Amino acid sequence: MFKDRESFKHEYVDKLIKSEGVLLEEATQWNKYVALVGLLRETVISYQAIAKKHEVAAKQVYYFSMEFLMGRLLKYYLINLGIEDLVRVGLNDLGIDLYDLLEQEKDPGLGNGGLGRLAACFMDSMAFLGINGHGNGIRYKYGMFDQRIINGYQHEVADDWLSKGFPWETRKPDQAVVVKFKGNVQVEVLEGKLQFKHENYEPVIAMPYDVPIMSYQNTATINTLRLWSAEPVPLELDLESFNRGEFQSVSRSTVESISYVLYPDDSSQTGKELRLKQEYFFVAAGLGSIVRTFKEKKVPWSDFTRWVAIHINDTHPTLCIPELMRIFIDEEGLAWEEAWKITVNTISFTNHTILPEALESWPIAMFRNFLPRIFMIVEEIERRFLETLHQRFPGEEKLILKTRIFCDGQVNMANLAVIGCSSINGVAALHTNILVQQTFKEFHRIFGYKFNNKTNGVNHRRFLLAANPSLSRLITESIGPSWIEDWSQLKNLQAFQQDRSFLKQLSAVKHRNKLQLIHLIKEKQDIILDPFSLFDVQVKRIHAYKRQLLNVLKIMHLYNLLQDNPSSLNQSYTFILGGKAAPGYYYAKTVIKLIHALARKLRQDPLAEQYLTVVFLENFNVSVGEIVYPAADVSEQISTASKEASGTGNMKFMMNGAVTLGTLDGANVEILDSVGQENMFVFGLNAQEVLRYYERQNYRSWDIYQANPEVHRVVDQLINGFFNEEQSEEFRMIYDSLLLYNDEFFVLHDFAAYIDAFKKLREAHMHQEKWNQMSLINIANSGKFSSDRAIREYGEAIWKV
Ligand code: NBY
Repeated sequence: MFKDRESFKHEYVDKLIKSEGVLLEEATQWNKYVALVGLLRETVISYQAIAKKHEVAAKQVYYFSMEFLMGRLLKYYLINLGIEDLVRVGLNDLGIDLYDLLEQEKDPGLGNGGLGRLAACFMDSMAFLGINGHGNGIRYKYGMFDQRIINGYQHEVADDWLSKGFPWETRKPDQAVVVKFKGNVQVEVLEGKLQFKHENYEPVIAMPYDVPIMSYQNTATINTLRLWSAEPVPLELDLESFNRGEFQSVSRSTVESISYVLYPDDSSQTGKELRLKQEYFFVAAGLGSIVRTFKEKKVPWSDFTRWVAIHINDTHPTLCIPELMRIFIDEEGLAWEEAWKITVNTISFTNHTILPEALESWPIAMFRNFLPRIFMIVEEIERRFLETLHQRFPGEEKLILKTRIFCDGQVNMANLAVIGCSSINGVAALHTNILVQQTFKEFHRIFGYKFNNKTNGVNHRRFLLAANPSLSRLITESIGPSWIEDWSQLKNLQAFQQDRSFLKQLSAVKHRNKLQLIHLIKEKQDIILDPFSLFDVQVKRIHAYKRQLLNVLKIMHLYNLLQDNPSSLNQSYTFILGGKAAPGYYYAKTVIKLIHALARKLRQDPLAEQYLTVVFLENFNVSVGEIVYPAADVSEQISTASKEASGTGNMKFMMNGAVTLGTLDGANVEILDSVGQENMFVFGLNAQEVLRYYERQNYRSWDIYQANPEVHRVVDQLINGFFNEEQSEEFRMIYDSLLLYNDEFFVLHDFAAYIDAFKKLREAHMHQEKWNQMSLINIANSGKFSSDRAIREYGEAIWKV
């Protein structure tokens, strides 16, 4: 790497000429950006070349995920390489502002939300901890749509992130894999063994694009994120087998559609053909390349599990199980029993949701048609599974019904995943308990030993060190820099609880970060916010169970208080909401419109304007998050208890010193454990109470509406012309969800407790010093929510690395 500023400048100008073909004076911002990325990429992959030598002797982890929400890489890699200042100053000498180049980078949005971002945090922590852990996913041509708000409504704009290219990636044509769809399977007996021959299939080339993954100052482990793109088979490549009728040609557009676009829904599965194709495509490509690498070792198949761990991020890559069986049996000639043992022991699985509408299943006919050989294997997996069940649990029909793979004409992917893996984990303690006691209760009786918890974590180097340089500096000045590499050191901040000067600085940092967010919002949305008001933030996907509606009703209630008594609020509040709604999710889109209607109503009222502001942050994504988390005073985590498996935004806010206002859901429970009652505002039904209501069906939202005049008032305001006299029916759907459809997510039930908790929070915020202490305690106890902690647990207990 560059020894000093001068050698950097020399290499940089040289790179501009050699790779972009331009002199510095002629170069566009894009040229300059690409040249800088090129230099860093070369540096990182040359470390990789050296590191590879050692890798041969280590177990490899492969993390299969349909989504990797990586965020921008340039700034982060400058920090990881320890050259941010050198490069900034060097570029400055050349008349280039590093900031302009950072702004050239698109935010690769290859994921929906928490699940995809978790995969990205895990990639970093694996590289940091020296685990040879590689990502395997899809190189979508179009990632998560860009959200535009027009007149308060969400519009979706295609995310053409590859239009100018992605300079971090390298195409690897020599490592392409052929994936086969459809066709038919001929069964023959050869030398007493069954042979399965796949014919008339439709071949697709899976083309890998590799992105090097390097974490903080660890040049000894450089991993790879391998993303697959679908391409048609060039006919001349294998004309003979085509002429023999072994495969069918498929149109270019049909093939390319496979890696065309990310499904933009984070909570319900559509059962669409294309999605099934995507799933098999990246599974078959990934496993094809893993097995090819393994074979170079020339060790027996029985050693496979010693060298390879495969992790599936939710059920989306569950086809790994039958596909690995297919490779072992059809291509490598292993017997079923041996193939099964290796497969189960190699694969582990994380569940991210208990929402029934998100559990994947495929119509049997579609599954059989697209994947005829895989279908046969899944049938055999079920046949053998049921055989052992009948022996172990004779006569237990319910147990069998709940654990079957084929049921009601569908292939149940979660059941296949549980049967075919060696470890199933939930993502927070509460979530894992619900999995064991409810969702997979029957499986827990059969495979109790497979179930375990791994509470999520987030990359504290991205969301604290890189996203919040002011706070990072303060932390390092106070406790030294070791927290960057050792999350447990953050605890030492507790010592500053009574240190007035520290607390003052902490509050100054928050103020500075608020100014940055204010700047962004001014630039993008032309709205000016008050940095002295309390910033109360809820950013996440828009979903009924996350209850953005509850937040809205709270703000409406504060407005009502103000109308009744103009001196009822003694400070000003800014409510910041943001997040995308799935394009087909009409309710969520109506909530976005409602937030805008409320924002407008407040803006138009001179009294309200002084105390209450609502802003909807357009197009929330990783890059916007990096500016929002550091600027928040309050973190809203208010999902209906039991519904949010873990949450990870809660952790990002906490490590940036926001105080949580939340329910006892997901990882909030563990945040409360860490910071204590005095440093968090908790309210509402707990998970047990929610589940009991569902079981007994004895919740009546109407009774609450009748009994509580404040609830009555805000609910009526949804439809009585309060927002818009001409269009008073606009929010009828939301009103109906609360009363006609009995408020599935207990918004009205939790309303009073929420208002009460917010009142306590308002009072606490009046005592500046006390508030700063709470903020400090949150930061000091956030270490355990680092993904380094989570990945260490995965590595030791699941992957055995
Ligand atoms: O995974 C989220 C959970 O809701 C959150 O509580 C948890 O913290 C996080 C990480 O464990 N789940 C999530 O983000 N899910 C998806 O994005 C998703 C995407 C696609 C589909 C389903 C869920 N799908 O069926 O296509």
